[in-house]
Amino acid sequence: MLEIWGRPYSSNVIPVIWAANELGLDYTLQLAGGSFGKLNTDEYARINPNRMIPAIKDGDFALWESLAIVRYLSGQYGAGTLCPNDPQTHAIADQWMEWSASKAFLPVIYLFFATVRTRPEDRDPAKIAALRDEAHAALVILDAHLADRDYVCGDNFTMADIPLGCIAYRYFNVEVERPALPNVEAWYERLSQRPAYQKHVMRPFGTNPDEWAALEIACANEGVI
Ligand SMILES: N[C@@H](CCC(=O)N[C@@H](CS)C(=O)NCC(=O)O)C(=O)O
Repeated sequence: MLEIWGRPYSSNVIPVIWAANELGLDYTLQLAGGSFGKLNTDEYARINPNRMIPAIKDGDFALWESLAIVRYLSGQYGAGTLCPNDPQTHAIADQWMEWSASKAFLPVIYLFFATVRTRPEDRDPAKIAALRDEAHAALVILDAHLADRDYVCGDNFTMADIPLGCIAYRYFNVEVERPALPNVEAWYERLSQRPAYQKHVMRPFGTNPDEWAALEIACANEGVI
């Protein structure tokens, strides 16, 4: 059976778990990273020599880097659905997945760290506003792209929506004032109707780092994976 190594609240693991669930795959989540440890074992180094999460094992095949894993699972188990068959549509999916990593991920994750993962008394409003502006400036580009399409590649949900959908959930759910992004908001609302997104991406954050860690452990203990 497919093994996904990681923890259920990690920004880079969530896209992999969401993709596996969109594809209806049977998998086991091997809890690793953060308080679950295991990254420094020899067993894990054979799966991912970087000792980072996520990684997968699909039979004897091991793979790391979250977006490479989303692409692999989509190509192997979702040809024509998550993974577009048409080469140009596939290239557009790749383009936005690369863009998610190069332009959108970091400002949103730093915004997330500066809010949810910083104790309220230690938060820096100027830094939070600057990160919000940087994230918004990136998402304006996605907003223009989504003006005349329902999903990143057009009419259908594909692998390209997965990393960006994870970023969007973080962005829209941190405590900060946000300028409007009407097309991104409408697309986010469409994603929010998907059961796998609701279950694996739309998880509560808590309001501080302690709550965050406790939520992750509770989620793992309950097997909500
Ligand atoms: N570019 C890598 C980044 C992997 C990464 O930074 N993983 C973090 C978690 S989000 C990690 O392994 N941190 C150590 C830990 O969680 O214990 C990917 O997308 O897979």
